[in-house]
Amino acid sequence: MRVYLAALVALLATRTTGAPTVDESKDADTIMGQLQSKAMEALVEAEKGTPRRQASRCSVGNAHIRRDWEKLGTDEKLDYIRAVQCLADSPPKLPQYGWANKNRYDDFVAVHINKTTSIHSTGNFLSYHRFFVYLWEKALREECGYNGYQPYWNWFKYTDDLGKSPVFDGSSTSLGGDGDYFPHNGSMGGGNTIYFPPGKGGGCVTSGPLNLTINLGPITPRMDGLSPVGSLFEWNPRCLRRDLTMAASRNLNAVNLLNLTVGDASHTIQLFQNELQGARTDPAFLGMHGSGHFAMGADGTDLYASINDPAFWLHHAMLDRVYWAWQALHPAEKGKIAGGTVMREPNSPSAELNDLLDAMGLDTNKPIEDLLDTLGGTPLCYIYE
Ligand SMILES: *[C@@H]1O[C@H](CO)[C@@H](O)[C@H](O)[C@H]1NC(C)=O
Ligand SMILES: *[C@@H]1O[C@H](CO)[C@@H](O)[C@H](O)[C@H]1NC(C)=O
Ligand SMILES: *[C@@H]1O[C@H](CO)[C@@H](O)[C@H](O)[C@H]1NC(C)=O
Ligand SMILES: *[C@@H]1O[C@H](CO)[C@@H](O)[C@H](O)[C@H]1NC(C)=O
Ligand SMILES: [Cu+2]
Repeated sequence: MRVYLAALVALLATRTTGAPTVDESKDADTIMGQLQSKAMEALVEAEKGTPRRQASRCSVGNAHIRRDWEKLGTDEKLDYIRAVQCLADSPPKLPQYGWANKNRYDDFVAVHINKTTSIHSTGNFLSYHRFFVYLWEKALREECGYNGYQPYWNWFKYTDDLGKSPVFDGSSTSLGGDGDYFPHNGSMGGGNTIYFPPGKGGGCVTSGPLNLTINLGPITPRMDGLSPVGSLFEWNPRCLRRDLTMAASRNLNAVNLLNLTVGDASHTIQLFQNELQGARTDPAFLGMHGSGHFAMGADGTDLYASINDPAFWLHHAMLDRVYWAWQALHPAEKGKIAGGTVMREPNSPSAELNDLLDAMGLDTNKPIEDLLDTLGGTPLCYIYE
């Protein structure tokens, strides 16, 4: 820990006027806040005298701002919740899945299921999910009149009691609470190498303002008592289930954050993305990506269809925030990608910057390189706060 903190101090000292201080007693949330500030300073600095930026209409000054769910006002939370329900209540638009995707939210689920083996543990994992969250945000705004931007689930708070998180507290301004109690024997992650004991839920989410019927999946659920359907696009209408799992949320900690952003795992895009995704050679490590999914539990543990849980979008926005901050702080690496094109097949053809990210009809496809700069204006123009 001390080694990382020394590295953090050194990193934070670059490009700054006053010497920034880091309190070693601070937690992951505070460290993330410091990284966030340094990322913003680096972006402002990079913008000065950059012709490309001046030509683009997007700048730090006019970029959209994605915020912590907890920091949204009540009206802003309710507006987001209303727009999510609106997508779930709107007719689907993608005809190719017409037998199972019953609403507009399902269109996103179906696309994620279709693309699963080419967007996870691949060189486009970060860019594809960034694209996907952007398309979701765009649909909320353009199709359901949402006025804000995609909020994120700040993992580093409430890790010891997710039920108190404003995302999961079951109140009228949450995305629903824990699932109802469902007796089961826990969940297995990391290719059956990590055991998570059962939490207090596992059943249907019955609290909170959303009333969702989910239609696709589960395909690869990792919770005991949750059975997969027989085929990828089977119609399986049911409730959304959760099992808030603190044994997973506690992995979202300062040691891992420091490793990712200033430690050994921060030096190259390959190390960073593998550490973030839990794609080390040792399967018994979930990374922040997998840990967030197992923290939601139940439907959230399903690699293919976890997107059914509306917390998926806030989880992936937070992942994108860590990626965004890392990019700003590692300018030599921020435009690079690394990895293959087929899930868990590192010897598959390498991902290339001009590979198209396939929106499958949700929008026009975009090359990976267009998604690497959140201020590039092609199409992205946002920062995190
Ligand atoms: C994804 O959709 C395409 C086009 O509809 C289809 O050809 C392909 O088989 C689907 N992939 C999977 C894994 O279902
Ligand atoms: C949980 O484990 C116990 C003991 O191994 C077993 O008796 C029980 O059937 C299991 N329950 C489920 C739902 O698998
Ligand atoms: C929830 O949705 C179902 C199916 O769409 C509907 O029948 C039910 O009335 C809704 N419940 C509430 C409380 O809105
Ligand atoms: C930091 O990341 C590297 C690269 O993935 C890994 O080998 C190492 O075990 C990590 N260190 C800690 C303390 O997690
Ligand atoms: Cu995914």
